[in-house]
Amino acid sequence: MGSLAAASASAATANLPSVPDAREVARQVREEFLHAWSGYKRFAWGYDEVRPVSGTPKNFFLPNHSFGLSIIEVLDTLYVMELDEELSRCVAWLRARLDFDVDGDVQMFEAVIRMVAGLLSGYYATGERFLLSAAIDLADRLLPCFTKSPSGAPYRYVNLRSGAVSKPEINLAEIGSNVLEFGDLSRLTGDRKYVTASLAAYEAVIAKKSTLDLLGTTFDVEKAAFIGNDDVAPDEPADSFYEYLWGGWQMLAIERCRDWWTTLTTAMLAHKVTRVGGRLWFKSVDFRTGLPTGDASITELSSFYAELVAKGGYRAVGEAFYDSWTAVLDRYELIPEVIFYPDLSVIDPRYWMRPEYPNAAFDLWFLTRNEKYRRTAYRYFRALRDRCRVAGGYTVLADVRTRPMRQGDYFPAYAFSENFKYLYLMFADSPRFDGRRYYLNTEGKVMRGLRTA
Ligand code: DMJ
Repeated sequence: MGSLAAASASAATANLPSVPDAREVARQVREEFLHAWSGYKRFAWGYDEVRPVSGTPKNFFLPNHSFGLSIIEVLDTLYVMELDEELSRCVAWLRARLDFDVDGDVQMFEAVIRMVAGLLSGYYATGERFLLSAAIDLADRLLPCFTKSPSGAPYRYVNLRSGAVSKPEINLAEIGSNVLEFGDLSRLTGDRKYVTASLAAYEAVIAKKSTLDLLGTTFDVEKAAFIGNDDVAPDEPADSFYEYLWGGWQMLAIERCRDWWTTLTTAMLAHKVTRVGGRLWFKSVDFRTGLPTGDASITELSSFYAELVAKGGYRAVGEAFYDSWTAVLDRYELIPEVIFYPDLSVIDPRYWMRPEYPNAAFDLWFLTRNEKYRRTAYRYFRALRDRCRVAGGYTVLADVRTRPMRQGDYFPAYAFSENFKYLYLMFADSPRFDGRRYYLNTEGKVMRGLRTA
């Protein structure tokens, strides 16, 4: 793998523009973040999300109820950018309005990675105890997904008021993306019920791994069995299952997470890596036989894996995978949702303000300090500013192939937590962030590494 990775890396670094002074880039990123944030405040304050072109609000979890999701998602971004007045305004809204006693069915995975984690990182940033109490309250309302499951793998949905669970068919990412949040809650409360639930969920699915040490993608929590044989990892919807195994070891020192990570990653690299035209990709396979399945498509969401596999000890693989995605950026300026990796043609042309490529750049920068990652991240930032900026903030794109690129009318709340934060921290040398000992959850929440007074 070494020589392939080296050749691919040199191709990807050719002809990259140099980057202005790092502090100037950080200033520009902060300014653009504030532009996006001003659109939310103007058109959707107190709602979950904004549609910045029509100037209308949108809810995320429940059609007729808002949790102020963008306000929760933005807390630690405001903190690291030293936007303290904005942060105080958000904290005041949450103190007055946040309430999880709602008669509605909520998707457990999204509630954990966005809201439990957002409240925890907000608590770390501000020291406001009510944010911790709210995270505990929400986690307690989500726990029936785990405790009512016969297998230990969670149901997808729960009614926050009644605790009634539903939807027993669930994917790997939704099963296994909670040990960081629940592990932290067990540490903070002294109650092991949270981390115990996470580990039981892992155990339930990993017990069903194939003789090749591969996993399927969708699991029936009542039958304790995979549905179908497709293993799409590291693509969605398996992606952050693996991210959290590594995190469980790195952030929480859970040895079982390290052992599971090692076993599953060794198998993934043995059976799933494929090279096409000098680029490294991951193919879908039948988890029982290792034989290829699917249509050689891959989504932008998988690009995060470049940083994960590099952090996990396979740096050449991670760097080569990053270079593969940089080739897609070269061609389209922003990365479309789904491509056909043999020739990089577009399958789904939308750019949904996805953060995974800058996420990979961010972690690879702090891991390697190779300027290549700042140069490619800066190029991504310029494309974002050129193509997604509108008068009312920033918006997703309907088609990256058209000129001008056809815009949509939506700003996903995750972009308040992810894209701008990754870009800012790569350039800012923020006094509020420790680039040597940080850990972020899959939604970009700083779970470790905030510096406070
Ligand atoms: C985010 O909500 C998280 O990064 C999650 O892990 C998957 N993808 C979205 C953004 O693409």
